[in-house]
Amino acid sequence: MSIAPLRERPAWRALERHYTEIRDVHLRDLFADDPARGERLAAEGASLYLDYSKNRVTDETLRLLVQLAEESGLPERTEAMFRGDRINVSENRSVLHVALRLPKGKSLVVDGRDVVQDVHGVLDRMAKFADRVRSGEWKGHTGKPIANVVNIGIGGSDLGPVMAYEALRHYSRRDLTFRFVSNVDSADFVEATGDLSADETLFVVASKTFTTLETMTNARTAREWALAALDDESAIAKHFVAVSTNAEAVAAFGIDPANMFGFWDWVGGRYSLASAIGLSTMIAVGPDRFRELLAGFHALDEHFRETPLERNLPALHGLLCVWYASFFGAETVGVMPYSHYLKRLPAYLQQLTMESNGKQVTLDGRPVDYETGAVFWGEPGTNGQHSFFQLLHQGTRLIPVDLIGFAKPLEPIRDHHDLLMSNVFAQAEALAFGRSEDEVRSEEVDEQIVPHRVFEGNRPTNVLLAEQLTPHTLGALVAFYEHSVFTQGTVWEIDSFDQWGVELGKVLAQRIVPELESEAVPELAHDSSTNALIRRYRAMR
Ligand code: G6Q
Repeated sequence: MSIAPLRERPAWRALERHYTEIRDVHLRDLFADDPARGERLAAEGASLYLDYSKNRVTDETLRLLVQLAEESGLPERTEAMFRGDRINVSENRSVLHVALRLPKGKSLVVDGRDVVQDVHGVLDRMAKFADRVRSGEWKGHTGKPIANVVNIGIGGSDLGPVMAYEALRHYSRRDLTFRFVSNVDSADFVEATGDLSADETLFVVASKTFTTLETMTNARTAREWALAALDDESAIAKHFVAVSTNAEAVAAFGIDPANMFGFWDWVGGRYSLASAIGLSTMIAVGPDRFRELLAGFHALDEHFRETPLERNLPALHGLLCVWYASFFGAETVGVMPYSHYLKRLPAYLQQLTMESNGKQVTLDGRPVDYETGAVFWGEPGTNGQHSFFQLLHQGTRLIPVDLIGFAKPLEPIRDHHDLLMSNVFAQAEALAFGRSEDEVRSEEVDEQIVPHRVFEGNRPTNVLLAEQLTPHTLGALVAFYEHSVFTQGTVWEIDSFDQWGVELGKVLAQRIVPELESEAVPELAHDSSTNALIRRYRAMR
């Protein structure tokens, strides 16, 4: 199917015209005109309920956005992804994180191999290993069971594990300690390990490439730290396992390939939580809960693949992101989970969304002439309400916000949960409907203060509700955002699966390392600012 450039697609043109008609329409009027709107503009699937009624859209907007998705080839590209086509064109790779979540017994043949069998082979090995660690059967060098698990990884090899561990902490083994080291700043390693005994500590070195500067540096430091206490090279086999696609580099580091858990080049770092990169999560919550997580991912994958776009949760969400970014010029999207367990979800979603859709050329290399991925950010509710929500309510910028809540608390105490959830509903209400001058005046406020207390409203939100934060819901929630990102990338015609922008920094830092480390004053050939900074650093340290 040949796809016209975005601005030439009929639906895009129609949306441009439609935007001028709707940009000043207020949510107050949209709700007043349609008493059923709040129930009508909602969709359900894979245990998630999405209320998207408080968006600045009419039925016509939604019809045109769906038409845009179709003209952009979303259904065909979705099938191509699920089939294993090499849709990551700039790296010539398949994009098959969805295959990580396929149940046992299904089959997906790519390049002559059934990848589902490979996936479950690794999952079974992970489960065996996780059970041995959890039961105490896996012993450290001095014969003690493992009490601490430290995941060393960065980016996609850190954010998924740490986010999922925090999210599922309720389900995790409380007698095991989990830590996550990512930063090459030695403070990260020191603070994570300062109170741990090496003879009870297992390091999971998680790196797809096993060449990443930060991870390799931290892994070597961990090795020295362990050897300083255990004083025997053979201890490494008991205290280090690897998660990687690079068996050679793992062996060269000294980790027994028997203690390596593999994955494949068709799993992008930021899409790798459901792969062996999730090993620390599996040790924390156990193999059965990890399989529930995978089932949640899969349920949403199926929903995305099979549900008509009009009722398709991630497709609708992705199209609304396009609507605000490309038409309203909204530069950011806020994601506020009203669950303290999801406190690392915004950081996780920042990578997922921004590394995927922060792109400036189309799949065939033409510069885009429209805005692409927005800045994603957020904090758990209600904390954010007491700081930056001010700008959401009364600032000059339009910032669409996702509010995520659960019907049942995991830690029911007194009325905490109703208080928490009342804020979800109140914020969405206040952002949409605001507070008019008349309403403020009716409170007999000093006339001078009136403008300060007016909320214009008309600020869009999506409310995502699920029954409870479980491994299954978490999987569905992550997959929801993954496929929303995919929907956006497809409309914008960009490669959501490469990350060349991250590579440049890696290369330049490697070039500067010897200039900082050399004894002799180095010859510097950078720009004058970089040269001066390097000289100043050498003089100051
Ligand atoms: C993710 C990115 C990036 C990557 C890290 C770690 O999509 O590619 O965040 O995950 O740079 O890479 P390694 O796993 O290879 O160490």
